[in-house]
Amino acid sequence: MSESNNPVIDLRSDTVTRPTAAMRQAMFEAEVGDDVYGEDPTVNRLEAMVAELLGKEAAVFVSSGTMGNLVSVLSHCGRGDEMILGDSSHIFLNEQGGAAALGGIHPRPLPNRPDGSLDLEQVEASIRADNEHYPVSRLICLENTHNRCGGRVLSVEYMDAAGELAHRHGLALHVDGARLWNAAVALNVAPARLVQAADSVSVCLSKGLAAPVGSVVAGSADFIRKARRNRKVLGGGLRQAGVLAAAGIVAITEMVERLADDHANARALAEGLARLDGVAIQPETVETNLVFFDITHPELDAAQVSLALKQRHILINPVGPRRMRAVTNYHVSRADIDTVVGAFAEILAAGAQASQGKVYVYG
Ligand code: TLP
Repeated sequence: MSESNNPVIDLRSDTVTRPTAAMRQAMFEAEVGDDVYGEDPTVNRLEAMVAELLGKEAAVFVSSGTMGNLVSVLSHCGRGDEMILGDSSHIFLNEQGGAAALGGIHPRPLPNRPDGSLDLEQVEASIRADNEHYPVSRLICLENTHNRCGGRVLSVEYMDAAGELAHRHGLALHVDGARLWNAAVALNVAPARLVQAADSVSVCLSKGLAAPVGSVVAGSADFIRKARRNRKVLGGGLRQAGVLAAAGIVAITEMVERLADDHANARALAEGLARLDGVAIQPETVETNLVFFDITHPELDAAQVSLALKQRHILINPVGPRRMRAVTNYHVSRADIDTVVGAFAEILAAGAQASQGKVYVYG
């Protein structure tokens, strides 16, 4: 069940989710210790649980998805090494180029296909030969689900093929699994199976799963030892972090299956928007909780629509001049979706009237 007593319908992201009552209780009661000494029993428990869920030997708790990815790529690559990744990936677009800035890692972006995948033939062709002119190809990064590509899900077969390709060439495979839980629910497959071929995975607890803070990186015991060192140098060695990990344990035990509700709501939103003139969207491409669409109305752009929605207590961000992204989450109910579609209908209709000379105020 979603919790939707909030007067604001916030679809800006699933990062806006607030901790549940069960999380707050677990945080209150958490047993803690100094995690840099490895002595926080709640952090240790969370790490062991996530390692098991992802089928890896070990895991480390980090403060954010950005830190999870950075710690991972720093643990796979040295300075001047190259990582192959999508040109629409979060690591490439939205993490300040941290891998290059802090790790001297050379990014090799390849075009993401609309379904979030990389063309594996192109990936293979991009792996460098042994030649002193070239950086050393070390890592392939995938994102599942893929944020910018609309929350699209990469299949088990694709993930396996990418891992096989990486390993055949002596490269590692990292998965930005900020929303891996959504992918696993959408595919009805165990998360461990989905990332079986990956050498490292970063998963978020504070997106759809509604924990207040935190991500976890999983991989081999040796990899996680390096990741712990890198976490520390980035200032991410937390102390009594069990208060945070406690919420994470509730997140992974109680909040994964309900993501199916977010997916159904996202599809309902997409179908509702598809019926309106002035919006372009393909509802069949909405596989999880992210809904991207374009405002095609002749007088309104995405910023204007976002502002008009805000006046109706609905928050949806523009992500381009015409493009918007709505993210269903724990606090958004099915009834809220109907409210949102109704608001869009009104705004688009009023925009059309404005073009016929009637007054419509956005600001
Ligand atoms: N994504 C945020 C914004 O940064 C865009 C969002 O609202 O979707 N990987 C992926 C695929 C992500 O979508 C995000 C966050 C991250 C990593 C980073 O996670 P945080 O915000 O915890 O550093």
